[in-house]
Amino acid sequence: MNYLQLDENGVKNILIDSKFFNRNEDLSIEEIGDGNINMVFRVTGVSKSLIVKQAYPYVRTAGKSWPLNTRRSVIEADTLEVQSRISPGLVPEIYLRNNDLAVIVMEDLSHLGIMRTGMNEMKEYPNFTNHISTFLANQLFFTSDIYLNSEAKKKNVVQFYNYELCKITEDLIFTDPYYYAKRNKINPELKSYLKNDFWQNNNLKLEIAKLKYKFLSEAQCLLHGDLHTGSIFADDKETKVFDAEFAFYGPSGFDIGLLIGNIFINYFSWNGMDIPSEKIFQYQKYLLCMISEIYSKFENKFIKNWENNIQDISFKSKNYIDYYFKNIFIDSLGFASAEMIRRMHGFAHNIDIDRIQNLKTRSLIQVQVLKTASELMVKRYDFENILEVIDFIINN
Ligand code: SR1
Ligand code: MG
Repeated sequence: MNYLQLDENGVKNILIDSKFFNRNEDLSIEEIGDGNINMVFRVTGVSKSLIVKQAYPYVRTAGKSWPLNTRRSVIEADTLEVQSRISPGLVPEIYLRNNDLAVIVMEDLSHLGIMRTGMNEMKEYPNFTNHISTFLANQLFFTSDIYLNSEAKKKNVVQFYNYELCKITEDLIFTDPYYYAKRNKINPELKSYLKNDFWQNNNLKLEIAKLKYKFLSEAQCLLHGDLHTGSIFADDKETKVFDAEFAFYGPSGFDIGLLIGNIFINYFSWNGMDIPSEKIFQYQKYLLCMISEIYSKFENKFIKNWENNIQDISFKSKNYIDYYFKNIFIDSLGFASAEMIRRMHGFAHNIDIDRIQNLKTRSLIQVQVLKTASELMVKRYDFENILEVIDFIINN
């Protein structure tokens, strides 16, 4: 079958041809995608609804001027298959995939909410740290050289090569924010800080270069590749991680770092909101607990995986695991900082900060995030544990 860009009718026809719905059933369809990259349709029939995701041959929010290979849909479906095998129940279920059309038909999770939206309404997620720590511990362990044999792991690296989407991350996270780049979207009130301060910070430029090189060269485990709070559906019971088109084999600290970075951004965003300070204090406290729990539960679950499954004699020593955690911790702080920075003035912001309407107030929060993240990136080697990082955040 040749690739064909689907419109609403095309989507309906595929679902009818594949017997998800009857030909004479009354179907409603809406395009609900709010991400930067793909088209997402929700199709509702008499007794069920489904999601159809298609990769168009360009970046959705930029249009045809930014072409993008549709193979990302194959990466996403392959990744979801791995994730649902190693972390059952934590990713959307795939009902049908068509690699030629770059289409995935999957379960509709609209009974859950996007976590970023919920966090901007001060929602709490009592099961989230439990779920996401399982997701991270399983992904970092079961897809890495610590668990897989050398041949299987190397085959995975080939299967999940994803250079076009990686290039987006290399540019948007590791390069553009540190220089004047055309694609950056800069709050006019932030310009002078960037020009006179942020872009002059050569220590920071050295550290981001080290992190970029890690991202380019360290194929340690299969990553989600874009694990921010907009890639997670959740409520008080369930968590589902979606949008895996950026998946590839990369540095193990990357996903944890991105996630923590996004929670920190939400934390700082409240400083610019006109809400009673006691409410803000309580929610910020909740967010910091969330980060500390994610980290400690992740480590405990990773250790359990290791105790129960380790085969390779070289990696059996406790000393090695201590060394491994130390490295992941330092890397994750670096990637968290990089994510915080790029969301302030890079191409892809997030709504947590951009909902602050007054541009001057927004710039004050952006400067606070940029200063904190720059210091965290440069000093990341000095922290012993996540509680020290949280203390540092509280004092900034
Ligand atoms: C052109 S893509 C911009 C951003 O959207 C995705 O969700 C990733 O975060 C990427 O960096
Ligand atoms: Mg996405």
